[in-house]
Amino acid sequence: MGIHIEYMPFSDVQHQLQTWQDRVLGIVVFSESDSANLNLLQQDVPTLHLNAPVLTGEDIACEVWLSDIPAVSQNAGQRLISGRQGGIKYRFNDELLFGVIHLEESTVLQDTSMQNDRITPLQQATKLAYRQIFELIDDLGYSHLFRFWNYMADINGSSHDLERYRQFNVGRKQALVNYDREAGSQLPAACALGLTEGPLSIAFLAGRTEPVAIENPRQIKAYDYPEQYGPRTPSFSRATLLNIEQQATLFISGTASIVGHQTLHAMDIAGQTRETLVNLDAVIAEANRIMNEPKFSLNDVFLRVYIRYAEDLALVRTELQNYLKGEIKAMFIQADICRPELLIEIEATIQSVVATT
Ligand code: 3EB
Repeated sequence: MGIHIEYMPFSDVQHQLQTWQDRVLGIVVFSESDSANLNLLQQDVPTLHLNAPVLTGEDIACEVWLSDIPAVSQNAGQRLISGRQGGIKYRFNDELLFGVIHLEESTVLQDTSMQNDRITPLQQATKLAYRQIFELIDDLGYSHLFRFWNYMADINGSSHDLERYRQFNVGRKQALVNYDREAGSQLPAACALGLTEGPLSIAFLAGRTEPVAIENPRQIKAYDYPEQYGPRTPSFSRATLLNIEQQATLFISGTASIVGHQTLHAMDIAGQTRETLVNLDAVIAEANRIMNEPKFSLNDVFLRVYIRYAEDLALVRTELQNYLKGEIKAMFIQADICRPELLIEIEATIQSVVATT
């Protein structure tokens, strides 16, 4: 039992929801306005709301994660199950669990069990969110994490003498260590982006099958970054590879213009876009090498592109067009990237064709 991802404007999601009722694992919504009609989305579908401008015209862009249940087996036993635990809303099928959590940094401070003068509100919020996620997936038996999507306000801002992205890294690492999940060779794929405002917002995909962590031979592991990027290293793999029931899925982390551990083409959007695409190709080549088969290709993929400055959109599109040939399928979102000199980050989820045996 696999997953299927659909990208669409909000109006289409509203129309489709009735038919999809029994198949939607979760929804990610990008919208700048705090639109009232978002409330029309079904209450028990985990929905990650991200206050970020969509750069391609639509007001609201949605990514819908559907459970691939064959219509014939939609009996009661196969239905999706939804629930809440702590701040998490989740939904799962036999194999996969999708969850979301939105945590206001200010409310975390009121949790006296988390009060500690030496740790910052964002660090506390991160620790608390990850702690809740680990407890949930262990309770439910979906204990393998495939992918995290992390969003926070003012990611490049500083407080307590530390950049907020670096505070996030400290909190994430503490939670992973506390739950024995800090094995550098087996971390989930992830991304971490900055929005103008809003709570710490995290979506995650977990499951019953262990994925394979994939690294990029052009980059050192983020887990091994030198101390110049912060007191604790970012805990994620460049991609995770999941093989269930003849379908392989590659979850590619946020990818940027980094070679080794260094940013290349600082403040050069065209150069960064090209370098990022070369990095994406390198991750895909590594996954294909591990699979022993050319299962995945960058030419047949829907990309999520985060751009720091909206006015760079045209240049980014030109570079994508030149590199990818053919039609580009992508969602363009304005967001801050986790190093101040980075202008673009691209992520993707790629599914192989189902093998016919
Ligand atoms: C990088 O490669 C760019 O902290 O979870 C990419 C993907 C980045 C995930 C994270 C950060 C994260 O270091 C930034």
